[in-house]
Amino acid sequence: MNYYVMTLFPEMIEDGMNTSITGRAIARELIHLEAVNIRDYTTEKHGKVDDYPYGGGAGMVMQAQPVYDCYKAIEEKMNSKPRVIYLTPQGSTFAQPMAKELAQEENLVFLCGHYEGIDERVLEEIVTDYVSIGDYVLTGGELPAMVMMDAISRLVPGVLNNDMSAETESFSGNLLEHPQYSRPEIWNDKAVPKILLSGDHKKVDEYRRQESIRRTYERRPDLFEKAVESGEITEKEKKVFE
Ligand code: 6GU
Repeated sequence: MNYYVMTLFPEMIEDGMNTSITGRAIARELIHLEAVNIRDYTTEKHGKVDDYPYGGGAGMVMQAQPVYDCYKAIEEKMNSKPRVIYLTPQGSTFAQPMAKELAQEENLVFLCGHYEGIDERVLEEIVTDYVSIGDYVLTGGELPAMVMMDAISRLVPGVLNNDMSAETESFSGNLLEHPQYSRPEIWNDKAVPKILLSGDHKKVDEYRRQESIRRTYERRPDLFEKAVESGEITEKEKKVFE
C-alpha cells in the first residue's frame, strides 16, 4: 500500500503515522508513506499558496496551481491514475465498508485542504472521492487523512500481529466486540466472569457472543436492528432482549 498525502503540514502526517502499529508497518515496508508539501510546488516567488476568494467573503482559498503541480508530480510516479481522496466535511461519511474497499488499492492519494477550501477547478480536475469522517468541522484534512490511513492500514495483510483480529473486531459486521479481562482474577472487589476461567471453549464462545449481542443492544440499538435484519442475530437471540 502506497499512501501519498498532499498537505501544507507534512510533519503532522509523518509524526502521526510513524507511531505505534502504522509506524511499525512503515518500518517493515508493508506500507509506504510520502507526505508531500504542496508549498514546494508553488510558482509564487514568496511561497504563497492561497489568495482571496472571488466574490468576497471570509478567509482565504488554496489556489489551483500548487495543488495541481503537486498532484502531477505524484501521478508521474505511477502507471495508472490513482484514486484521489479530498478530505472535506461535504464528502460521504467514511465507514468500515469504504476502508475495506480502499485497502484493495495499490496507491491512494489524500488531498488535505486548509483555510476556507481549495479552488473548485483543481478539485474537478483531480479528485475522485470526496470523504468526510463525521458530522463536525475540523480545521484541516490532516487528522481525517490519518484516521482513514489508520483504518485502511490495519486491513493490509501483515500489519496486525494476529491475522484473526482485523476481521473479528468490532464493526466488521454489525455486532460490537465482547468485553475483555486480564489478570488479576479479582480487582477492586470485581471478579472476572467465572466462565472465562473454565477452559470450556464452547461455553466461552457462547458467553462472548451473548455479551456482544447485549452490548450492541445497550450501546448501539441502530446496529442491533441492522444485525437482526441481516440475520447476524437470530430471532431466538433477539427474544432475550424483548
Ligand atoms: Cl474530512 N475535513 C474537515 N475539515 N472537517 C471534517 C472532516 C474533514 N470530516 C469531518 N469533519
